[in-house]
Amino acid sequence: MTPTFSESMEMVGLSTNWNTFNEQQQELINTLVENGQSHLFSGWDEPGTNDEAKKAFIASLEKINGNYPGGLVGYISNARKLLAESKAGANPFEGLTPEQPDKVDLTSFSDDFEKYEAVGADYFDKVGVVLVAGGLGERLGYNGIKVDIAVEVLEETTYLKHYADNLLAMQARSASKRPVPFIIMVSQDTGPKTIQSLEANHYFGLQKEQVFILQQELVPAIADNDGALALNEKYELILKPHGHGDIHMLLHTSGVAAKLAADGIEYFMFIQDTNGPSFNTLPAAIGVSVEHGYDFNSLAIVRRPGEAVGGLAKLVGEGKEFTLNVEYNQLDPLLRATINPEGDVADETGFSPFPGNCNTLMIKTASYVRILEETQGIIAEFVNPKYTDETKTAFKKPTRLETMMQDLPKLFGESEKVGVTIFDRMWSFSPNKNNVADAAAKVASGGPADASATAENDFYAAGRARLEVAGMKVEEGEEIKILGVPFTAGPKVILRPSFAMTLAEGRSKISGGSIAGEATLIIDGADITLDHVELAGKTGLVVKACDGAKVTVKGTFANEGFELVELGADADVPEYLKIRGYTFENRGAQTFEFTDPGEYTVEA
Ligand code: UGB
Repeated sequence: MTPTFSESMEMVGLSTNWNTFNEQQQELINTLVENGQSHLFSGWDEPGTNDEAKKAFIASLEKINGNYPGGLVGYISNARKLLAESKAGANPFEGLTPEQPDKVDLTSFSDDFEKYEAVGADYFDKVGVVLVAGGLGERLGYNGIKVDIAVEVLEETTYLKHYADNLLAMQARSASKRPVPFIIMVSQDTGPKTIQSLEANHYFGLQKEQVFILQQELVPAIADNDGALALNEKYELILKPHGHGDIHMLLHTSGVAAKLAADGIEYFMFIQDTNGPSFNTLPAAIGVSVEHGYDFNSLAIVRRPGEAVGGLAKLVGEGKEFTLNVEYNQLDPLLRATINPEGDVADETGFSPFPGNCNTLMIKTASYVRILEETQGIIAEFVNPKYTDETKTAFKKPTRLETMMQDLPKLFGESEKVGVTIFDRMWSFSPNKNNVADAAAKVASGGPADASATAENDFYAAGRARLEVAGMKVEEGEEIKILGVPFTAGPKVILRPSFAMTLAEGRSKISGGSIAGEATLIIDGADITLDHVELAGKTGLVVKACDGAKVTVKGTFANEGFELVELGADADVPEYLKIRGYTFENRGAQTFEFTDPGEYTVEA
């Protein structure tokens, strides 16, 4: 192939290297030059100098070209269009006024809540779980992958194990016993460690074949409004993350979404890396989606004004309406421009009138696969350049196109139904995102900490809630502050998903009993029943039973249990402890473990 670019001074070097490229590479270079990217090849060295760097550079262009639907030319053309809109100051919500979305309130454990759970429980083998885990824990001050962090430190269960336990519990409860597909999106940053963690732990009991790892790739940064790709230095592009919306593109290009839909998966539940409570909501959320015919069900909480979670709103205007997440940085300007000159403030309830996005999404696969085919999975890209001045002609630093997974409804038509299901915060949304110092500052200014300690606290609180619904008397412990972050002393309750996935299941296995404010109860096993169990003082009780072991636990237990030990800010401890500032020490908690099938009774 002959070069189609003119032989200017800057391009002489490229010309002299021309025959070192194969035909596809030559075609790609020609196309890029035709699309305004000649600067990428300007001033190249003669063959023999920096050949490895040139090879790596061309390889990186080829890789991105292959990964992005529409290739690099598509990316550049999308960038130009979005940058032109951004320069023109186009308001993405022009002509639209926010109203309340179609919502189902499940903030209390009502009869409706249990009705939805019962419907959802019949769908356990028709759901695939999609975990987006390509992000790094920079805000958290954790250097490993976030899914390797312990959600609780009594038994040090990692997020990944906790999610796998839930999948195993779902499949154990389904009639078909079909493995629940687990799709994990990783990035170059998180991929190798995620796979290492899965392999080192034998996939946490899952079958390797039910786990689908999809790797998102970085996209090139853009230097100007003409979509010029930015160079770090000669022969090296600047690459940046494209956002969690990549999951849609990958589910499409990998064929995984279409395959699983064809295999009978009716819903995908999308979850984020460190939101432990996601599975508390799963049965009821499926029930709501089924009963209300939602193609897209956004799980939500009551939102605090200014909080860094998007607001869910129905945007109405000019004969159209969409229910969408308005991201936290866009909500205040939208509200000011439409319904409230004060912006993102509380209403008479003391909260934002718009439900807060947990970014846990229940999406119906039939409509999803159709939309992926129509769009190639490129979901509502956006660009957010920081300009040097109001002429908007130059950027402070290179920008890039991004996507967010919650933006899928931007592509919906009139026939797709979008709804919102609101849950209690503790039950549904307790992300582990902030380091202790930032978390303490957020708490001091009246916001949620969203830190390791609060995530663990809510993990136990959900266990307490299940006990209470089942009729056990739960005395709530005192709230203390550890390095400025609130933590309730107890009782620390872990009811593993193997024991109960729904409130009704918990109720069927627990009769009466009581648990004191500093006690601990950990139950793991499908066939364990609690018969008037009394845990006083600091007592700790751990009961674990394998499949086929039927265990009845009864009576009053008394021991010194687990003690919370504060570590201080400067303790020389592993990062997963440093980001919470405490640990637990066993002072005599009793553990009963049954590893053989049979009938057993545990009594004090
Ligand atoms: N993630 C990826 O997998 N790939 C990426 O390129 C980027 C992220 P953040 P963010 O829960 O509080 C979201 O960075 O984007 C994964 C919602 O948009 O933690 O600031 C990453 O691994 C917001 O509406 O969150 O904000 C993680 O699992 C609100 O719900 C997930 O994407 C907010 O989360 C989220 O990434 C929140």
